[in-house]
Amino acid sequence: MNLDTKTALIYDEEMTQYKLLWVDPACKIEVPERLTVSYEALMKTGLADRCVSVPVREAIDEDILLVHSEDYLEAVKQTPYMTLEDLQEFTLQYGDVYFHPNIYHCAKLAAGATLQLVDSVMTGKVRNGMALVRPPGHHSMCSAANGFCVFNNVSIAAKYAKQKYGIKRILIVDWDVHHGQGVQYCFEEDPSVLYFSWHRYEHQKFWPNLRESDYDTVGKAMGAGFNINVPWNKVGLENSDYLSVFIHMLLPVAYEFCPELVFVCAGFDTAIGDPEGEMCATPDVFAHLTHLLMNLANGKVCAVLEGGYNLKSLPQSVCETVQTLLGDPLPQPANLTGPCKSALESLHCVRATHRNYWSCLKHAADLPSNELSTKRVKLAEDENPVEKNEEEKEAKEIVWPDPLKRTSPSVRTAVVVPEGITCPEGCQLFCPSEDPDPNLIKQLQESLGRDTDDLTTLSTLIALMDQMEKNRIRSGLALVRDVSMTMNCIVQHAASSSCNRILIVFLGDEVVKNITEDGKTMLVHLSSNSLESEMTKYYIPVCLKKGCSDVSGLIHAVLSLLLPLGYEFDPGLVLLVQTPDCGVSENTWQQLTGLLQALAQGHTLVLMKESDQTSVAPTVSSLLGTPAPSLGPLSAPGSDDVEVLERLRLKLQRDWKLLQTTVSEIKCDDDG
Ligand code: Q9C
Ligand code: ZN
Repeated sequence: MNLDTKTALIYDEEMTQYKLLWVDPACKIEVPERLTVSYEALMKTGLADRCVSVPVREAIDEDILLVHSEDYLEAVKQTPYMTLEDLQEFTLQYGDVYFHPNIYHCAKLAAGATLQLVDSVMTGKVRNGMALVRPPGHHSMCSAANGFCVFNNVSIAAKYAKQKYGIKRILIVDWDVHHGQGVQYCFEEDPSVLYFSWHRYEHQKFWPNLRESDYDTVGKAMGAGFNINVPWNKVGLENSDYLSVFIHMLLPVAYEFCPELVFVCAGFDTAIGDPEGEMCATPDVFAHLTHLLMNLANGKVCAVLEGGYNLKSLPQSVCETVQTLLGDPLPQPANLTGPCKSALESLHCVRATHRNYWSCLKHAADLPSNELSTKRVKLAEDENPVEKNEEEKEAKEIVWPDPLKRTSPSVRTAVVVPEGITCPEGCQLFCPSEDPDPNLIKQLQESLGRDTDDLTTLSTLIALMDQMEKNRIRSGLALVRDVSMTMNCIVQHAASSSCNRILIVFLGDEVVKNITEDGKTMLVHLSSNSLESEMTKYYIPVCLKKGCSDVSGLIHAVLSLLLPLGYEFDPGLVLLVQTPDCGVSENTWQQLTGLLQALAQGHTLVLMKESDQTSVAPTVSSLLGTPAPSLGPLSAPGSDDVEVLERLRLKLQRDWKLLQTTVSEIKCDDDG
């Protein structure tokens, strides 16, 4: 197999060879088993064997000095020779960290492993990868260890990537539940590194209790706008909360920024059961977070372990992440019912703050008028937090269902093409295994008339959908004579049978019959027709000024409307349709195709007109899992488009909670 489609896994057992040697309640959760259970889970599930195993190396002084001071490095270098007492005393000058005679060695390996990952990805040896490391890195600062971290693995790697490969734009996504203040400090004046972190904050009540972890710290000087903090002020957050912030904050900014390389500070203390995070997101959410990043930077995603202290949700979450990097179908996202009020408040504040820096957020609402309430004024409220004692915490054991197996159908992409057209490479030409059901033919004949070519194609397509529903085929592409007619027939058939919910995404100006009032079909129609008066809960006509030909407008529509609607609707099949005149650029189409595979376990069926043969190769490439090419840094979406999208979003958010971006649904008419 081609190496450039592969996933690196970097791990070395040596990094389990240090531990806490004295009593310290703050540090007792950071145990060697974190790594062993994670790696064992990857072995047991067969995921490790599917990765390219890349050896670790020791980071050298030159690497470490990219971020840390000479004095600090020299001090850490002494720790292997210290007595237990000396180590304990050395530790005391830092916060929430411990030293061990072997931790310096492990810290060099953790940083070196991250550099090996960068080299593997940047040289094209692999497409993406994950480094399983200890000690973690994102809290460590220029001259200080902190929060179990000795060297700042990801910061060192980002500087290294800039220096060695001349990378101009790096995105760091820190989904750990703690604020990676070390990363923030390292890049706060650097506009070439966009740092995004969400973190448990509780109005500064939660560790590391920093004023500068709040949403209004945006970076300094040239770096203003390139530091994004999303403070969580409540625990117990769920999948919807995380996905909302990804969709409505991180992704629009990330697409506008257009990174050449993406790092993930992949801490899994954001997962359910974690004693530090106390959040309720399930491990499968990390599959989605990972997937949503995989079409940035031509797929160059480097995930590096940070926190994660529940020895059950940690390995599950690691597996979900690695399996997604490998390209397996995504799990159906579970009960996405929209973000909670507190998470919305955070989202609202971050968007309001960053609209000064990112044109995709220009239209974001003002800060809430009671904005102060999101800050420390609220401290009074929980002045005397009831200290839960340890037994109480442990007694209330949190349980959740095991993540479902994600099985890849044996056929990735099947195609239905007219005779005489060759099957694109990597696909299977779809031939129905059984003759069509005579009742079906009769039904189709009644709705169609007699064109036998169309009849054959349609019954073939219905057989293909059936195979997708049975999970024997992942995705499909069909070239047809009449795109709209085919779509209508498919939907009619689906409505009258026991098919799953279908999400139709239609690009083009052809008028589409409104076919969707049974709740089983949702149609998002992206065109330059103004059909807004016909909008319903399930028929969403999006009128863009230049139709689908304007990249920013279309991407904005996809992120602000289509993706949240799609997630909440939770279809079993996505029907992605383009007409020849729709004007969508090849790269934008590939981004759309790539992103939509987050839904319906990757069951995407693309319909195109048979004359549209130049679109076949790029479409197939995306369906086969090749990352979409970058779109280049995006310009501001047109104000007409923004207005339309905002109006639709506000109208629809009553029915679809994932569309919300502000705390209050009350909308003033003079907005915008
Ligand atoms: N309960 C990482 O996740 N202890 N570091 C906080 C408050 C520090 C976490 C104590 C937690 C450090 C990489
Ligand atoms: Zn953490």
